Amino acid sequence: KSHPMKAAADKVTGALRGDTGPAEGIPGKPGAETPPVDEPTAPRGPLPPTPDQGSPATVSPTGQPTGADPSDLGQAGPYLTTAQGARLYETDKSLKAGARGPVLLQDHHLREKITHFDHERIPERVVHARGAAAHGVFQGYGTAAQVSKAAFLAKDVETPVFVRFSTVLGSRGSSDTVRDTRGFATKFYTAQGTFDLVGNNIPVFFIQDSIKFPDIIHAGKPHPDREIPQAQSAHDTFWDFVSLHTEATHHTMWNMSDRGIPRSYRMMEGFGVHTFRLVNAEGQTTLVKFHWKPKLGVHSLVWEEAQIINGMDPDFHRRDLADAIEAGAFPQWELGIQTFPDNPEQMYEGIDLLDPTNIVPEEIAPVQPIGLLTLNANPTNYFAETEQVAFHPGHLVPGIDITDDPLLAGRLFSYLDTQITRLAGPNFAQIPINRTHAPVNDMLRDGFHQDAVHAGVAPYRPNSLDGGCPFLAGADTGAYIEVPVEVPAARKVREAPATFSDHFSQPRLFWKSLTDVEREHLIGAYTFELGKCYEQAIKERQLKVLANIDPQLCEQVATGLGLPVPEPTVELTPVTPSPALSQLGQVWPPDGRIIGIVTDGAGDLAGVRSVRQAVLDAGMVPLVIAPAGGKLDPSGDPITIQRSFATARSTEFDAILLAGVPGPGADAYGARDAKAGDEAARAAGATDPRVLLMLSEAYRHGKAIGGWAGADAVLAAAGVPADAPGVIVGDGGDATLGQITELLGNHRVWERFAPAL
Ligand code: HDE
Repeated sequence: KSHPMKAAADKVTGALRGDTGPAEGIPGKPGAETPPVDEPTAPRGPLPPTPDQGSPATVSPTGQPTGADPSDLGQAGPYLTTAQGARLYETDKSLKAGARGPVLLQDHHLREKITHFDHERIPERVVHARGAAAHGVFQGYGTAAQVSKAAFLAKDVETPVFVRFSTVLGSRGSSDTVRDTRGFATKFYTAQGTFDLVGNNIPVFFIQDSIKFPDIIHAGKPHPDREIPQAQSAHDTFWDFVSLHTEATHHTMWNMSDRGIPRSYRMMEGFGVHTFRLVNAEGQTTLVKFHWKPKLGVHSLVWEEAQIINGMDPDFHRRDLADAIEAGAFPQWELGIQTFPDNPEQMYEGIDLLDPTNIVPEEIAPVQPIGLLTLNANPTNYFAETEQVAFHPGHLVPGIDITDDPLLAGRLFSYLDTQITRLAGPNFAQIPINRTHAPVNDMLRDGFHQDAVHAGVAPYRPNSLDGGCPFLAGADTGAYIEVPVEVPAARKVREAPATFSDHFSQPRLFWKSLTDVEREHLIGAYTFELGKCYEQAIKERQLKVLANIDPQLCEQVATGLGLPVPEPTVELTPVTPSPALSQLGQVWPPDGRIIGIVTDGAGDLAGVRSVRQAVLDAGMVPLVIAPAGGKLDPSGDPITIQRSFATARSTEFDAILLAGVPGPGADAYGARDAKAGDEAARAAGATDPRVLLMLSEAYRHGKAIGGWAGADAVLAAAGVPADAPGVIVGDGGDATLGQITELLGNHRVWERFAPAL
């Protein structure tokens, strides 16, 4: 059968053999005639994948009605078989010499089953081990056309994507809501090859040169002797390193701010961190920084809440993402770029663009939207997709190139290298989730886990035996061609440029740009983390770092630690605040926010019903909370109870509505909750203590609280003043909800946090 590229290849091999005259037709040679791009790149072997790598739309990970094709399900046929396809008659009992006798070594099924199980785990990622991911689509706006020729950025082009969010320090089984940087890695399966934007939710990094990566990670990971603490920076080795290594100050400050504890993956920004170089169709270049802007706004937890969730629901972010997607509330981000002229200095307004500890304030370089990301499908299998996905900042497409940021340089080496251990060999690009959607025609062969059955005898170039050599593409046939940037004449040195040595003015800029509430949180975080260190010298050294940022910050943390306030050792140069760095001050849509509706299960069911509907109509998620599970009004118009008093905790909700919970003095318990231990409380006519805890926490964490029908008394019992900001006691569900929705636009009732500043 004639191979699609054979005709074109014949021409080339003929030319190489010299039997059709001179080789002027060889593409890739100067002056060559360029063939259409698809001809020489016809796929071979089992690549590319099935039309889309998205999960089958019919499969629901949480058991929703699927109507799935049997081939999409785990059990694809009527009979259980071995891996070799032999049907099994028994899988629960080993082969033995008699029912009470020894197990026989000849039991192949036993050995195959256990051996496979023994090898089910692969090494976790050395960093970013804990993560959650989703499939989606990216749609270009076309606004980047002037600066980049990348085809996927063109107007209305839709590109499938897979996005993995992660924490950095913790192990695979660690908790989601720890204080840490979050990874935000996106794989764009573009028609020109895969582009990976492997970013974080913090726009700067701890180090300026990749050679220091093992140092910062060894310092941040648990102590090598006891392997504690897990997934956090509140310990001596971390603070030892960052206090000695002051280029980490800016990133550390972001970690100590509310950015270190996001409310949801859906509500965080993402950043490419490094400066990249875009190139347009005319070959002109522009330096850019990439930003992801969440449609739901940038929101965070408060520290106490984050700590409670660590125990109550360690999978909080993972669950939140999967639930939202399953509910059809697809999270969205706009991709934006800040653009800078590609001048030889690679500086902008005095800011060194090659220093990854710098941001460029949005006020002086606005973020211009270039496309929309929508996550619309959960993975079908966590291991196959989320665990095996392999990102790499070197996966680039024509139109996007790198700069000489020395942090990026090491990454371009590291990501390929790490997959060889993690995914056991060099063929991980053949794992379905990692397969490009562009045709592949490489000459890579063999190796562990080779899935392709390559035909032919000549995986080398040039060749004349295997249909000829594939053409080399040119710029007009979609080749990836590195921008031929000038490399200045230089000496070989292990040095950083002088512009890399200011470690304090950008942290000062960040501090000065925050509101009082955010500063208060930041002070609290430093005080907590340093308070967890054993070594006095480390605390004192870090206070000296803070003194070089801002005297007020330093003084407050020193007071919390009970230590003297050191003097600054650098000049505290003034900075112009950047309001865009603050998370407060903007109003966001309440879409997808979670409203807990608390009821005693007997009282105002009409109220529960109507407010539940109103929450849904407002695009939010109602969760009905009652003393026990099951349904309210089971024989009439049943309402499903999603949380019982035993399973509900305030941390799951963005706002709480009291839809009829009797206060002290009334019979607070429905008959269905007649637990023996509660008799005394019932006799005293008290409100369930779990409801009171829910309310007092929600109040302390700045959440909106609404209620009617006796809510005053319950609030009073919980210590919540009925006239406090963000507490709404009305006489009807809808009006109350309207006010709550408005409050959610600001995320929290910030007035309740009374900053001491
Ligand atoms: Fe990574 N990083 N990194 N990193 N990184 C990895 O690659 C590395 C850095 C980031 O969901 C590893 O596949 C070095 C900056 C994310 O699978 C590894 C340096 C940024 C993820 C690696 C950095 C990131 C990783 C571990 C210093 C933000 C998770 C497993 C030069 C711009 C991707 C793996 C996922 C993962 C190396 C610094 C983001 C070891 C050497 C800066 C989001 O290759």
